[in-house]
Amino acid sequence: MAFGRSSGGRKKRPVEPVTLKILVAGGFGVGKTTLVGAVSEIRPLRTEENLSEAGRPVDDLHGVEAKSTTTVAMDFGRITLREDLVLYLFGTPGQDRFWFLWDELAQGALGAVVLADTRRLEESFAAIDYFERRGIPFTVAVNCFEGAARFPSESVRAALDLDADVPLVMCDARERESAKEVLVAVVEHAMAVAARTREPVTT
Ligand SMILES: Nc1nc2c(ncn2[C@@H]2O[C@H](COP(=O)(O)OP(=O)(O)O)[C@@H](O)[C@H]2O)c(=O)[nH]1
Ligand SMILES: [Mg+2]
Repeated sequence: MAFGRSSGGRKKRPVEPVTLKILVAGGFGVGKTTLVGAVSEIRPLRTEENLSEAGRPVDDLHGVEAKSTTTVAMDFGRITLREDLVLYLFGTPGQDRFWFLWDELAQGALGAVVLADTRRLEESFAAIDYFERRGIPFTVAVNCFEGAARFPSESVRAALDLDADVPLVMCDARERESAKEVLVAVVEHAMAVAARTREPVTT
């Protein structure tokens, strides 16, 4: 048979991994660049710029530790979760003046993580609204900065007005394993949502 599968040889071929696109969103200074840098296997491609005089009136530095750079275009990284599953991470720009990039970035994304800092939850409202409106599955990850009060998930959920099916996890964006767990949660949730929407509606 011309196109027959030759048994044996097939198994040895390296698996062609599934690649998924995941967005890393959340407001200014919540830890997006940190998270992408912590997990990425490739040197993260970043476009950081010194916070300029021009940006000063709009970049609210209140409550953000020692932040002297800002991501102008995006953070980009890659992580192999399993030999057959590779994630490409795209950090969204945190400032409102770069909103025009979001629709481009969101093209083809399986899901998103919205990072949140409990001291400045409102920084992440816009990202949550954005994904809710577009129907892009997202998971909220509270980046537990030291010095920030710890709140029970239920209060964070209520403050962010999250739908019951949106997962909320705690993380330390600087820790590779922690950041990886967040990404696993994002993929699992997005896949569960995708499976649900594929099911025929029975009445
Ligand atoms: N203590 C602490 N600092 C963090 C954590 N994540 C990020 N940072 C710091 O917070 C600042 C903002 O993080 P960054 O990743 O640049 O935020 P972005 O604007 O969302 O990309 C940086 O100075 C980071 O070093 C964290 O989990 N704990
Ligand atoms: Mg950044």
